[in-house]
Amino acid sequence: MSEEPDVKGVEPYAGPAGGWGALRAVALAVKQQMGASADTRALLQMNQPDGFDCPGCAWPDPRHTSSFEFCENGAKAVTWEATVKRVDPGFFAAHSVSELWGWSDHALEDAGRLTEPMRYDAATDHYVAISWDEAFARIGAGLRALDHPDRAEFYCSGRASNEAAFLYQLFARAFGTNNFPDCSNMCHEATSVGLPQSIGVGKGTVTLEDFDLADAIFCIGHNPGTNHPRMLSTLSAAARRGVPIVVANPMRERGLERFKSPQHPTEMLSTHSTQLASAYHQPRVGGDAAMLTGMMKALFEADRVDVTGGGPGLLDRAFIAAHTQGLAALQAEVEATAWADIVAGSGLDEAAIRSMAETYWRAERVIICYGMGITQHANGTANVQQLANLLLLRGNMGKPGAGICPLRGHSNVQGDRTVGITEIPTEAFLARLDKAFGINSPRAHGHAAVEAMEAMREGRSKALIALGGNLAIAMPDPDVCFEAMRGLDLSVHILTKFNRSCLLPATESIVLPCLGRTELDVQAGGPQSVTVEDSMSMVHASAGKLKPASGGLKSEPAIVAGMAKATLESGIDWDWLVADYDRIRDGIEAVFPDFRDFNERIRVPGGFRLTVGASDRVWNTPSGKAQFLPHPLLPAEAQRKGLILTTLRSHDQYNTTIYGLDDRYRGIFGRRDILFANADDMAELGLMQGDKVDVMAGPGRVLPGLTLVAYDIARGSLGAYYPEANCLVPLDDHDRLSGTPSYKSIEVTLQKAA
Ligand SMILES: Nc1nc2c(c(=O)[nH]1)N[C@H]1C(S)=C(S)[C@@H](COP(=O)(O)OP(=O)(O)OC[C@H]3O[C@@H](n4cnc5c(=O)[nH]c(N)nc54)[C@H](O)[C@@H]3O)O[C@H]1N2
Ligand SMILES: Nc1nc2c(c(=O)[nH]1)N[C@H]1C(S)=C(S)[C@@H](COP(=O)(O)OP(=O)(O)OC[C@H]3O[C@@H](n4cnc5c(=O)[nH]c(N)nc54)[C@H](O)[C@@H]3O)O[C@H]1N2
Ligand SMILES: [Mo]
Repeated sequence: MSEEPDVKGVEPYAGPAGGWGALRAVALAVKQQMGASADTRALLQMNQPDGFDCPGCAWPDPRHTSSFEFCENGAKAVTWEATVKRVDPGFFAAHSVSELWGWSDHALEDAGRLTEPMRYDAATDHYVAISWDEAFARIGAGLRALDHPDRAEFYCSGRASNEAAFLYQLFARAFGTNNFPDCSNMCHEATSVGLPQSIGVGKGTVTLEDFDLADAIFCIGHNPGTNHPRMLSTLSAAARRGVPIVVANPMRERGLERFKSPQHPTEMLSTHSTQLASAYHQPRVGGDAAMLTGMMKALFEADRVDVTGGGPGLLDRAFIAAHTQGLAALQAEVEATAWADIVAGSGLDEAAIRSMAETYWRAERVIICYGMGITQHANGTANVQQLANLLLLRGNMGKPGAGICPLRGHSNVQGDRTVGITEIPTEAFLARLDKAFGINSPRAHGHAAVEAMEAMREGRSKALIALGGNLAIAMPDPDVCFEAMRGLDLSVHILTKFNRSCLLPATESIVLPCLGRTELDVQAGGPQSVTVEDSMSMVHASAGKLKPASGGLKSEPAIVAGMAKATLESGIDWDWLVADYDRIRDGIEAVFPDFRDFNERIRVPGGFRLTVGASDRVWNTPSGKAQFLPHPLLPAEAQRKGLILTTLRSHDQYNTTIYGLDDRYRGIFGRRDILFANADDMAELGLMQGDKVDVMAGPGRVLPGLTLVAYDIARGSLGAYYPEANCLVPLDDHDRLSGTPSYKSIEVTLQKAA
């Protein structure tokens, strides 16, 4: 990269992940958001037994009872929420909606915390303050005016607690719809759809303790240094034990290569850092299906050689016989796939794939971790099921130290699904919900995120209630989403911070400010705690301690209750439920047997783990067995030509929330208008680092004026930041099985910008 021309804001980063850079970044975030006299005690209450759950990622904590575990991006999430900046009625008087539209996403959220309920006034083009009572009355009137409950969409982002989400789905179902688009639909839906068919549960099977017992770990398509920074402590402990960590990622990510732990005084004070990946493979973007097929092919070949030589073979035959179905079909499919297609489709050479397979079969206990690099493709569900196939071949499911580990996104995205945020509820669940609350839930399936946006676009849905999130920006195809949302009769956004989705006024648009995770939540029955479920199915309590950003805020459960009361005659005593969240938890327990003794068990520090059948080799599939599910390598996957763009999170962002403009580990500072490309590809196209290019993905789909940066990324692959690149993704380009948008495999061409 040294021969590449200098470009402003591009400076390759030589250090490890973590280290002093992480501490400096936190100090800066504290100063910028909380001011010089910051009360940083909040940071020390994060993930403590009597403190609050980090509003960042869903990576678990060591029993949630440990000493403070430093996490740069967790700290940024907290300072962003605990900021001293405010957007109050004066702010909205000073800035019209049209003016705010011109602000960047960073500037919009950086303006601060919402303080009062606001309503859009079309006559002046300003948001104006209204009382909570008026806000609820208007929402109730708007919902009742719809000619059918299915004309409303109830979006849920993954920050909502179990209590808020449970009450929210109860409200929507009592109202009469199963329309629950949620952020999972854009994230791990391929997991939620794929794993139940394979192993009978749509969640990961491992716990944190399994990482202490694993003897090989695979990290495929995720970037923990940025998105799950506390995972680096787990990975470095494994690396220090000599456990091979095999990475498959088109891009070199520093957080998978080297880590200097801020927890480790000796490491911090020395030049030493821990090497993480023992092998770093760079398949092309979208090359995982071919790579995984290749690993299985190599395994079957080596197994045959071993058996022919009189050995026991490399497959776990006892496990396969007792616990699985469908091996023959998988094996036939894999063996019929030619190495030439595997190599062309993956962008890896045969030797590299064979070495990955060998590390896999030499280990007795293997964990595969994966993220959006696997799920956000047209074949996301197939990818997830291929991971399960690979693990099942050697019995790496449901035994200590082995299993599958989807890295979930939002801190409670998994819990929200567990407590009923789903557009495809089971009859058993609805029957229990109806019995517990005396309602008649609708049976017809509802809309997931893409379907919801299509329904809004076509005028079939006329109201959107959003519990958190920034739907219009998170979804593909902003032009379509913006128009769809502007055409609504009613839009309601329940948020901590104002964002662009609020700048798409419907006939009636209301923004309701809520308490964040860090803040003290006092209801009629006294101070409350909520619960969340992490990526490893651990449920624990979270209690904010900070003084709320404004006296005008309500908690999410209280807001849901207020909307429900103003909308429905349901016979449910919403005020009674919200006065003491123990009562909501009793309701959750009444509907979900797995939450037995809920209130007692969350009072134990560290909480409890929900049952995950596959962790105990109980397969809740129709056959009662784990299923091998073959997926042929499609011609399009085997013969990828041209350039494929993937979309990335920077180190200074939380989804659509842009904390700042740096991406330190990738060597980008103060800008986001970057296109990462392979130097050989650039040379072939006659382009150089620093050139400005337009990225085109079909007629009318252009992301103009990105600056090219030569990066260590697989041939044929490009990377650009999310959400800026969402204009390149058509709304209907998604995995047909799960609806997950193909954010990570966009076919593009480049043209030098004028
Ligand atoms: N600080 C911070 N934490 C977060 C978030 C955040 O935005 N900021 N977001 C949260 C949420 S909602 C989620 S879902 C998770 C997301 O966490 P991740 O799953 O880590 O998500 P991404 O950053 O989108 O990208 C993942 C990685 O996939 C690689 N990749 C891209 N395409 C491919 C491919 O085709 N194959 C393979 N093998 N790899 C590929 C990229 O190079 C990148 O390293 O993080 C959560 N935690
Ligand atoms: N191109 C591309 N697009 C993607 C992705 C990608 O990798 N590439 N990733 C997808 C993924 S994995 C996801 S999960 C989605 C994210 O989609 P969303 O979950 O919809 O988006 P966020 O950016 O997480 O939401 C940010 C907003 O949440 C609000 N908020 C923060 N804390 C709270 C709280 O405690 N309560 C409430 N009520 N509101 C709060 C703030 O006001 C903030 O503006 O984006 C998806 N879009
Ligand atoms: Mo996500």
